[in-house]
Amino acid sequence: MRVDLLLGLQWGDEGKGKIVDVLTEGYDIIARFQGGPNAGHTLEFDGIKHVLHTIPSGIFHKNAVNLVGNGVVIDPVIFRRELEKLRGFDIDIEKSLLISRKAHLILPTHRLLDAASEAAKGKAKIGSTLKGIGPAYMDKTGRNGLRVGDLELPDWKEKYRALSEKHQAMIHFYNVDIEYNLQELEAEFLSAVEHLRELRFIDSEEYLYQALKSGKKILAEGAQGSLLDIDFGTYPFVTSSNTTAAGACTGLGIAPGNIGEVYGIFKAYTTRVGSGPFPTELFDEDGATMGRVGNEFGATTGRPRRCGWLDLVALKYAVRVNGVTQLMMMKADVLSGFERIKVCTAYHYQGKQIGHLPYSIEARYLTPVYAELPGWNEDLTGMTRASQLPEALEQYILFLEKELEVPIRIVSVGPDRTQTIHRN
Ligand code: 2SA
Ligand code: MG
Repeated sequence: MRVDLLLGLQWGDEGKGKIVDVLTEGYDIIARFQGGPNAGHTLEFDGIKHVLHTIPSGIFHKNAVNLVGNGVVIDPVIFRRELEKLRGFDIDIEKSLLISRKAHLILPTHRLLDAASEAAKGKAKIGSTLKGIGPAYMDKTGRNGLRVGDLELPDWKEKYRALSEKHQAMIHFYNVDIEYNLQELEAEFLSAVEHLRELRFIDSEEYLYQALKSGKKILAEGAQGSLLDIDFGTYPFVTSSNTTAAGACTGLGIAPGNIGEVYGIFKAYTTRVGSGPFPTELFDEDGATMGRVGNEFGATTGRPRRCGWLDLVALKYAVRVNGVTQLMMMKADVLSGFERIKVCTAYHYQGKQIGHLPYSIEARYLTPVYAELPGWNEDLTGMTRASQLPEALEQYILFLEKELEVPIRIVSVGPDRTQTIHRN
């Protein structure tokens, strides 16, 4: 009776989509447990790149069931577009995609509220994806939300209208200039809801319980990363859900004792999109190189991602909060060509050197302390075996394993499924 978890350990975009796609062979069910269309999970195979937002990353595997869990927030309009993009891939949606009745819906007015809230914050804005995530989770915890299961009840449109009207008053209250045509947005939403209603809604906690009982293997796919967790991230510059291991329990209805492996995934360097502190951020040529070589642009919004060296203090924190049992290092290929590789091993904070994450990691309170390791020049993108990896990279990996006290089992050397090296 085990559910394995795959979690991003940084600020998102670690490459969760690719690894879930690679791991799906070994699982019967892939389940998303939090987040929504703010996520951008990129998969590449057979020369084609796919970006998924709400749909779990196992969707391209014939025998896998993909579940959108209760902790996810669904925008029917974006969901419909995602499904349309899957046409022509010979996917039996009826068989392979299930949606929890307890998942909450993102209304068009949630998106408007997100925009209004960001506009009102001005310079202090979160840098949200403007997908309505924060307002939708606010309605969930405020006990006002509209859920997928409501769509099966006769009075859902009344509920929808009441909520939408309340939102309109709130938008007005923000007193900011945002342009929109609510009638158009609403027509699009209502039509997308009809489309959504053709999909299979289930009581997913019961489904997962029975699946576990009958020996099915389940992989829970996280979205965003640990440092964007609503409780443990760099608040308030975070997303509105628990992106850490505990989120899989509440977002799927899985008991903690049923968690098996916790796969933690991180980039060989660090990126962040949106606002908020980032101690190892680079503003020089090295940062620009990481962004260019790593093609670091938001998969949902297209925004350039901020880049910097690996922050081991933050990574250790994420490993501990999640109870990571195996690590996966992504985008090692992007670091080829750097003469020296820097790793932040501690912070200078209030006159002292510390090895843990303090309450605030804003630049004005701390400076990173770096260790330097030799770089490598070899192009890794064609490598398939651990024995082919350059010695300097192996040393980098061993250094990280020693610091993190968790083995690095996978090293990714490119975006394609095949560019994945397994280590023992
Ligand atoms: P939101 O929209 O309310 O969740 O935004 C709050 C913060 O969370 C960040 N966030 C993300 N960070 C990295 N990747 C995400 N997904 C997309 C991607 C993002 C994109 O894969 O690239 O395309 O811009 C993601 N989703 C949310 C966000 O930047 C805010 O800092
Ligand atoms: Mg992403």
